[in-house]
Amino acid sequence: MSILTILEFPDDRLRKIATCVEVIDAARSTLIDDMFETMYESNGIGLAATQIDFHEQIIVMDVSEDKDAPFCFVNPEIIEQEGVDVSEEGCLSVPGFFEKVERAKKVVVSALNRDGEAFECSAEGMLAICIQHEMDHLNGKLFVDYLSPLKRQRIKKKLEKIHKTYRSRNN
Ligand code: GNR
Ligand code: NI
Repeated sequence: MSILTILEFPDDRLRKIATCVEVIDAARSTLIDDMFETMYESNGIGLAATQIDFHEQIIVMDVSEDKDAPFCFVNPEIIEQEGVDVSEEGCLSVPGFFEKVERAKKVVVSALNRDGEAFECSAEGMLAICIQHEMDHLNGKLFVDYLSPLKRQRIKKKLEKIHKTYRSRNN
């Protein structure tokens, strides 16, 4: 298994639209394992393939306290949604920033699991927020897109500065 590099805002590759997975072959299965390892290592509750520069519809998630409830969603679709809720979100691709975002309160998602079997999942709370956040990634969208242009610009400048410093330290 290996830890994969997570792309960070404002990287253009985070804007790519993921395509449908046709078949979960050995390479994709390994990638799913690596995504779980990368997510757990980064202390994240979810990770979308887009974030590791693979542009197919794959999400891994574990919102449990004990980190013992891994879920993989392949080709996810929201088939029902209800209500609105605002909560503070963060993102492994926007490290260090947390802002309030509005999402549907409850969602029903249909997807394939990592064995290619179809399932439906009814979610609320953190699971519902995380699914919507991850599905946004697959569509090239980030939580900062819901903020005011001013806030988004501030976050962009701060991260660009950090990336620049980091690059020059490694030259
Ligand atoms: O680890 C994560 N925590 C989180 C907290 C609130 C709302 C969404 C998230 S998802 C994030 C991991 C991540 O960036 N997934 O794309
Ligand atoms: Ni994210």
